[in-house]
Amino acid sequence: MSNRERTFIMVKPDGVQRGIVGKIIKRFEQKGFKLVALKMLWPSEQLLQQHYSDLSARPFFPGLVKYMSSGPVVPMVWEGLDVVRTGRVMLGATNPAESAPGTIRGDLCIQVGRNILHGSDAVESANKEIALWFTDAELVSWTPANEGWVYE
Ligand code: IDP
Ligand code: MG
Repeated sequence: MSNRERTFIMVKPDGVQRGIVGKIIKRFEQKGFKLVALKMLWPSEQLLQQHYSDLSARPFFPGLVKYMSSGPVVPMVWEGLDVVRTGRVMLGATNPAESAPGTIRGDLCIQVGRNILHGSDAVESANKEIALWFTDAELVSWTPANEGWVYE
């Protein structure tokens, strides 16, 4: 486990259109994780097919790609100790009907087909997703003044 672990978090089109990008960023900032990349783009179907390639055989795949390409998204990279696993805990279950209250999905959305954000499920997929959505130059290396407070 490393303080430099990174995860890929992305606000989906419904999260952007509902105006809750700031709320989602705030959850990760308040937790103490470090933002190292952030942008907004309207993703192509081709990029989304790559991003969700593991799910291509699932019946909901065409609808998923259509939903995800329906408007701009806000991909970001967050860094910190065990951030992949903790990030998934913060997101809550995939289906908001089962996401615990207090989690982002549990607090802010209702149905699985509009679950407002994505988070990597393993370090390996995080690294793949970061490389798919960001160039090396877009990943910013910096040290927050409070890093000593976050990690003793
Ligand atoms: P995750 O986003 O929690 O990692 P995955 O199983 O990787 O969940 O599924 C990716 C995305 O596909 C989900 O976040 C959700 O938007 C969508 N999805 C998953 N299962 C269903 C379903 O049964 N119906 C419609 N959409 C689904
Ligand atoms: Mg997933």
